[in-house]
Amino acid sequence: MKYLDFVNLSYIPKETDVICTFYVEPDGVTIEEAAGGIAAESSVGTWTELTTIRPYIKELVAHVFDINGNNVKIAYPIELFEPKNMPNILSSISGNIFGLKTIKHLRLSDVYFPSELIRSFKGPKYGIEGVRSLLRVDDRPLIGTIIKPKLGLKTPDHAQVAYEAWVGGCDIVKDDENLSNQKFNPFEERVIKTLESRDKAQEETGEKKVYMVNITAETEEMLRRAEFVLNHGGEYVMVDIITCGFSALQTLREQDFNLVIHAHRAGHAAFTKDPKHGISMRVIAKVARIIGVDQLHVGTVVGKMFETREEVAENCRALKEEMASIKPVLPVASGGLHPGMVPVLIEFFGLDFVIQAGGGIHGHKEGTAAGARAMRQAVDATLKKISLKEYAESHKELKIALDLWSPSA
Ligand code: RUB
Ligand code: CA
Repeated sequence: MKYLDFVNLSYIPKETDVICTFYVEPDGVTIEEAAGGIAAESSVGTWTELTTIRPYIKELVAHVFDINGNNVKIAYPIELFEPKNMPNILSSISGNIFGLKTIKHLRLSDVYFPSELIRSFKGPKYGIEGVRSLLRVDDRPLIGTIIKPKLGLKTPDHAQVAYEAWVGGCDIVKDDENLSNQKFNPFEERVIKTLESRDKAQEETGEKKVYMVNITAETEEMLRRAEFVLNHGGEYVMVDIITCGFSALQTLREQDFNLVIHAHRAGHAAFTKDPKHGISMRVIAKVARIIGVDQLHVGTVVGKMFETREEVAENCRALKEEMASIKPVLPVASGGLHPGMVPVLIEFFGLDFVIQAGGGIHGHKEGTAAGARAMRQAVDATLKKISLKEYAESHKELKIALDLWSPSA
C-alpha cells in the first residue's frame, strides 16, 4: 500500500473508530500525500510497499476521510489499540508521525475516543460533584492558593503560610509543581505540619479545608507518598502529569485510593503552545480525564499564561462534555490571577472551577490572610452582582488588592 491508498474520502467512520483531527502543513508533497503518510505511519503502512501484507491487514487500515484546507481527519479501527493502555494509543496517534520529513508542521488538535476504549480506564473517582461534596461548597467557585515562594520556604513557615491562607478564606492550599522532598522542606514533615495547620484552620473557621500536597516523583515513590498522605488524614494529592507521564498517573489512579487527584500540567506548553505544531491542550485534557484526574489546570483567559479564550473554552469542554458516562473534571484557573480578575473569571468559567492564585494572594501588602480575604471578598461581590470598586469601599483587603494590581491585566 502506498501513502495515497490511505486516503479514502468516501469512508464513513464507525462509532468504534478513534478519530483524530490534525493540522497538517506538508513540505514538498501534496496535502493528500502528507495526510496519507500520517495515516499509514500511525497504522499499518510505511514508506515502501511491503511483501508481508496479508488480506486481513486491510481491516486495520486507518482512513483519511476528510481534508479541509490544512485540517485532516483520520479514522482508526479500534482493533489497532490495546484497551487500558494509553502509552500504546498515543504511540500511534501522536508518535513517529511528528518526525516525518515531508511534514513541516503537524498538530494533533482533537481526538474522539470511542466508549469502549474510554471504559477500559477508570476515569475520575470524584470529579466535580465529588470535590464539591468533599468541600461542602456548592454555590461559588472554589478558592485556592499555591504557597509562594514556590521553593525555599522551610516547613514551619510553609505550614504557617498555609494556615493564614485558610483562615483568610481559601478552601484549598497547594504545593507548587516543583516542590517535592527537598532538604529545606521535606515531604513527610511537610504533610504532617501542614495537615495540622489545616485542622486548626478548620476548627477556627468551621469550614472544610483541604491541602493538595505534591507527590510527584518516580512512580513507586509517588505511590508511597500517596499512602503516606492517606495515612495522615490527607484527602488530596497533586501530580505533575506531564513530567510524571500518563502511565505513572494511571498506576496511581488504579490504586483507587480515597484521594482526590489534582493534575498540574507543568511542561504542557512545550507541545501545546505552537498553534501549528504539537498536541493541543484539549487532547491532554481528554487523556487526563479518561485516565482519571479530578481537577486539571486549563488556562485562565486573563493572567500570565498564553492561551486564548477559545483554547481555554475547548479545554473546559473536554473536561465537562458527555464522555461515555465518565465524570466531569473540575477546571482550575491558575497563573497570574488576583482579586481584580474575579468578575472576568466568573463570567467566563461560571461557578464550577477553582480560582487559584499564588502571587495574587501572598503578594497582598498586608500578607497572606489579607490576600485570601481579598480574594473571597472579590468572589462574594461578583456573586452579589456588586462591582469590586463599590464592594471595596467597605472591604479594606479588597481595596488594597485593587490599588496594588490593575483590574484585569
Ligand atoms: C501560579 C502557579 C501555577 C502556574 C501554572 O502562580 O504557580 O503553577 O501558573 O499555570 P501565580 P498553568 O498565581 O503566582 O501566578 O496551569 O495555567 O500552566
Ligand atoms: Ca506553579
